[in-house]
Amino acid sequence: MAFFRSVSALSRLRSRVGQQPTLANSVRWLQIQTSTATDLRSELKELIPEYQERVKKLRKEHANVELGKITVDMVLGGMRGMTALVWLGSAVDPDEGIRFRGMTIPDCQKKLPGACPGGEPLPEGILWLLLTGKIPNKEQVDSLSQELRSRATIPDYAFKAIDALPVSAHPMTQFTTGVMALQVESEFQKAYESGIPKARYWEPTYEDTLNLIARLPGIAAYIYRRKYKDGKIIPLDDSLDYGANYAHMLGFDDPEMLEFMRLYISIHSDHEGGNVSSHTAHLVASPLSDPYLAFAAALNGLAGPLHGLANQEVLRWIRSIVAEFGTPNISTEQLSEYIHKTLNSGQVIPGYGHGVLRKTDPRYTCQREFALKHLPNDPYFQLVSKIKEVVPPILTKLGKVKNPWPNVDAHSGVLLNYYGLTEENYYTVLFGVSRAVGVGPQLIWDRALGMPLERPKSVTLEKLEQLCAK
Ligand code: NMX
Ligand code: MLT
Repeated sequence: MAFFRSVSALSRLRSRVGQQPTLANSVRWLQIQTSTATDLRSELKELIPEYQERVKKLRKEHANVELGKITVDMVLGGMRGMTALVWLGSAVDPDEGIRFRGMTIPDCQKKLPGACPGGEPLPEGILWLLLTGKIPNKEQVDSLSQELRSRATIPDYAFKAIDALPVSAHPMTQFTTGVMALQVESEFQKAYESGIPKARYWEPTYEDTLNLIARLPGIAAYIYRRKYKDGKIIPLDDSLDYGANYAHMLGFDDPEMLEFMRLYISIHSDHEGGNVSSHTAHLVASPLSDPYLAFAAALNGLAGPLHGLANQEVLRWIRSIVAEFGTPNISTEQLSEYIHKTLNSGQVIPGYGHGVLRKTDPRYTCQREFALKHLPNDPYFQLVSKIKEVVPPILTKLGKVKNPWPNVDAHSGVLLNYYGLTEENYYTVLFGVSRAVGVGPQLIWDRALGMPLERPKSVTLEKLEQLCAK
């Protein structure tokens, strides 16, 4: 414990010192402006009045425009397809997948700064893009890296809160506990108690969000070192960017792993607003709960096996295949037999299917491209590639699965496993750190735009039956 404290003191001291785009796609990202601001906060501050005007105009002039009808199937079917939220950072097209402020993943790989020319997009650049809708340059991204490092000091009691849990606790339980402990320093809570006016709510929300994003890797790495390694903290490296620093604090310094971590965080950051974790954060923040409270709630949703925990389940399932046959080099027939065995035992095939997507997730595709470049002969990667050939026709034959194609979680595990991060129960924590980069900007905009308390209407089963009988 004394060691942790001295590391924390040291970082406190430090912080004081210091795919080819199609034509249509190209046109769309060319419309995205490059940023000219000196820093992220000033850029945001300048944009707020314009966005406020747009929202005001929509509410004043178009309040009664209908966006679709609500069916019984939607009400009983998890609200699929019901447009009910505004989310600025990204949108998911069923066939094409994610666009971050209009940019596809290949657009981001091409246009956002990397650690070196042509490198994977830096998460700091994604954060800038999601918050402002503008493309930052390398200098801006480097200064945001520096700012995040200067905000990264973690209070000792957050480590102690985690230490109060048994090491056997699931990493996501430890992670949520750590985030709740960070809430003690909420600037929003303090400002609200001091009577801050509504028009300035976004300011302490911005501070909390940047502090939260900055501190998550330190909390997350602590959990990994505590649960799986020697428990000693690896301090932040002042020369590294956000993604590389997280890998470094976990104990990984292979430059390829650092590149993968940058890509991983960037692609997992945002997936429009309706997914369980993002929607939860937005909902919980709506009664003016601060970003820490909202994000801890989001993490609890992410920890469900049909959402973020699916990445853990995928590697567990792949390992169970290898254990069954004694090797990852299995035939199509053996794989098909195992898939049927999983389905016949009433389980889902993890990493396949989606609530919105109807084609292969582009986040899967870019991870596959990364694997083809760096680890084409890895037997687990080859098994993942075979699974992608064998699973979709089997799921399609079931006749009920709306999307038989792989999602983001089908691929990440074999890459992490290859680079030595083999403990699959930790994988959802990586997803959680990344998701803050997408959810955080929306929480700031929610306050800047004066988004109200979220309170949809529910019906009783009897009322629903009555409505249907009419
Ligand atoms: N394996 C087996 N059955 C499936 C699968 C799958 N991968 N995907 C959907 N189904 C079933 C589903 O359980 C449902 O069955 P039933 O009617 O008996 O309850 C039926 O197909 C219809 O479901 P859909 O409408 O296709 O999917 P829905 O939108 O309800 O759910 C998921 C989406 C993602 C929850 C679902 O596809 C699933 O459980 N996938 C496996 C878990 C997974 O990979 N989750 C990660 C999602 C991405 N993320 O990171 O969050
Ligand atoms: C996500 O990234 O949140 C998942 O793909 C789930 C979703 O979009 O519903």
